[in-house]
Amino acid sequence: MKKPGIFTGALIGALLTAPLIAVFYLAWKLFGLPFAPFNIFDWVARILPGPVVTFGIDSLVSTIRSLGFTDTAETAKTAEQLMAVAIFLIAGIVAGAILFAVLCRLKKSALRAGIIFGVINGVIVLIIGLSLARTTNVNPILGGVWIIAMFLVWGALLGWTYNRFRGNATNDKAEKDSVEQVNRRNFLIKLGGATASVTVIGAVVGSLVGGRRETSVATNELWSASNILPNAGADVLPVPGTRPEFTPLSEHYRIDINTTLPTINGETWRLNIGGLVEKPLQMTIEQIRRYEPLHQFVTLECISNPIPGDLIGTTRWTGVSLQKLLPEWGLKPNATHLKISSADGFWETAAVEKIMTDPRVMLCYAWDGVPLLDKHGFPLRIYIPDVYGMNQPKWIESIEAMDHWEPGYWVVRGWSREAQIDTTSIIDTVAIGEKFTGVNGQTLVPVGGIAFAGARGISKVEVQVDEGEWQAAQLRAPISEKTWVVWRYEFPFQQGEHTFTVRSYDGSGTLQIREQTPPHPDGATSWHSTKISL
Ligand SMILES: Nc1nc2c(c(=O)[nH]1)N[C@H]1C(S)=C(S)[C@@H](COP(=O)(O)O)O[C@H]1N2
Ligand SMILES: [Mo]
Repeated sequence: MKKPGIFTGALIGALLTAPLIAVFYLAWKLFGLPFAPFNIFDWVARILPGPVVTFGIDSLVSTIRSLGFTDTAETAKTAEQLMAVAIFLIAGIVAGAILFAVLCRLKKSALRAGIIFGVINGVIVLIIGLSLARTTNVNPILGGVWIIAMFLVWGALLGWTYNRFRGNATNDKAEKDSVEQVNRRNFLIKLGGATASVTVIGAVVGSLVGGRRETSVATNELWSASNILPNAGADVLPVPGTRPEFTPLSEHYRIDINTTLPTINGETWRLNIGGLVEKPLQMTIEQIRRYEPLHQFVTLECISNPIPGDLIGTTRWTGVSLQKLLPEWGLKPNATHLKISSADGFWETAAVEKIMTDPRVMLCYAWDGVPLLDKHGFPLRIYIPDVYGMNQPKWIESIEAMDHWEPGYWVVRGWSREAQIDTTSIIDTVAIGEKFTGVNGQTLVPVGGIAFAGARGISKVEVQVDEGEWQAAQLRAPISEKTWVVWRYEFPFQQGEHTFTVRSYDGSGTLQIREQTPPHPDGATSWHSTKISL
């Protein structure tokens, strides 16, 4: 009788790792216990060299876009989660193969060896989880015990299964072998049935109890539900098909470093202020909300946003100017920078001088009139005008005054240090269905889109059709000087295929960069073109 080898080990590894994932998932959804596959994935994403991660993100974004998904950010998150689970399963298969290969050569008890193997794996996974320096609601000791216990059971089952497979086949008579074959097959069927049941139950129940964490907001609570925008009377109207000028909260993109959100309890959360201050202090979210609020309409863009992309959105940010807070924190004279650290292990530095010269830099606690959604940084995030999102931490937990600058999470990984927003413009629609007859009897096709240059504003947008002259587009008065500008251009209709190209100038009159560059490291540039048959 042959001893079970690496192929059997791989098969059993798969059969036992699937329910392990399902039970982890269920306990994560029910009690917020650690979900090992996501921890491992996030850890891998953090230790990989910057260029590899960048390549991964770029490929993911372009794949998603080429497949035609409409919500890049959401789809990317789901893809990451699926990859995390797949990687964990593959690791489990490899682990099963390794264990069985070792057990073949070992005279010791397979059960005991399996338990030891499981615990070793559990400890590794535990350390990986702790190294992410994330804040969780669950007691870390409980989380640790849970991980070790789960892997112990998994290892024990691997060892026990190995024993079952080896059976008591000590003599090698042929009939005995065939009986063993049948026994093995029966056992395998039973094992498969049991593990499949646990996997399905865990996955189904886990997904049903979902939504516990995600705050959902009634639409009528939103500021935008009962207020008009400051530019409501603007006479240039968006061309139908242009993206919404004020992004519905439910459609705002979301980008962050982890497969899952940090869990923050607003009641126990504190903003910890330390470092080069006279005396470290803590603030509650209530204390921060008591200051006179500052409302700013802001367009936020991700540096990974391709041209034309949807990793950009506009809403109304509410918070308190850091110029109000800083004097009360007792910064020492040599403090030049603030290191802002988040619950998910993210951080960035902001210059004190920038804060003291720009009252718009603020700590923000509400979007569109409601407390920040979990995914957008509850309870506190920062707003810094004119820089990409990568410079603006969500889920802020601590602010440390320092006497030097330090590279932030993405800067360490090779992204732009300044992260200044590039001037960009996008054609959202060539609205052939909206064609109309102009004053001189000409048929006109409205073309529309957005242009954005951070807080520098947009002074001019121009459209070129085929190789024609550049024509000035009409600019709609923006919601604020920090938001994108909606533009429209009325194209004198000509049948046939045409290429439309757009370019814009920022507030200082500087023309948008024509050269095509990828998002990494400074943000994507190029003039956007689209070809269409009219
Ligand atoms: N704590 C934390 N803050 C973060 C990030 C993150 O991963 N963690 N991502 C940044 C990036 S890259 C962007 S583009 C914006 C996105 O904000 P949003 O998800 O609310 O749209 O958050 C920024 N702040
Ligand atoms: Mo970003």
